[in-house]
Amino acid sequence: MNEINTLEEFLGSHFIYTYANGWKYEIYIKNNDTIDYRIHTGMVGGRWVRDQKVDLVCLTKGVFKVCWTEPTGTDVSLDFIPNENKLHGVIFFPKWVHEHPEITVRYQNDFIDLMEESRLKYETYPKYVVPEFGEIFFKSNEGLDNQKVVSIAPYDGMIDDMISGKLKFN
Ligand code: FER
Repeated sequence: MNEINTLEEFLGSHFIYTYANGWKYEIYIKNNDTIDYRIHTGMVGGRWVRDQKVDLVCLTKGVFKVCWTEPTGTDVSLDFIPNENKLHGVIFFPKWVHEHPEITVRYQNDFIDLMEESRLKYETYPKYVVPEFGEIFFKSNEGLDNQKVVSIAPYDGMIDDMISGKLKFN
């Protein structure tokens, strides 16, 4: 795959990666302020989200920061170095997500009210902070505003189906 050096080249990126703690995540950089994602394994494995607004910048050639705050109150900051198949992520979970992860494991877009009710109902502090390096093991570019990349829930074997090309996005 071609090098990704500029913001323009980063947009449309579709990455699947494994954090050092074993958690597997998938992100699609939909446009310059929007991502879609699926969480395949880990504390909130099964959770998936479309059209999350983010702040996205190129820090220097080939290095990209993506950060945002979720309706759950979880904050996320990711630094991608795609040419080295590497990232570093920090996830700041409110206490309640750590204690009741199952509430967030769903297609969040259909449950925004539940997320907002839960973040008021349960405790926020102390936060559970997860800083981890990760390794990107799948990279493609699916263009801008592609609605097909993240359009179904994660399932067992889905990553293999994406890598083999059995699951296609156009
Ligand atoms: C990631 C780490 C965390 C990521 C998303 C999250 C798409 C979201 C976490 C949450 O809201 O529970 O690398 O990539």
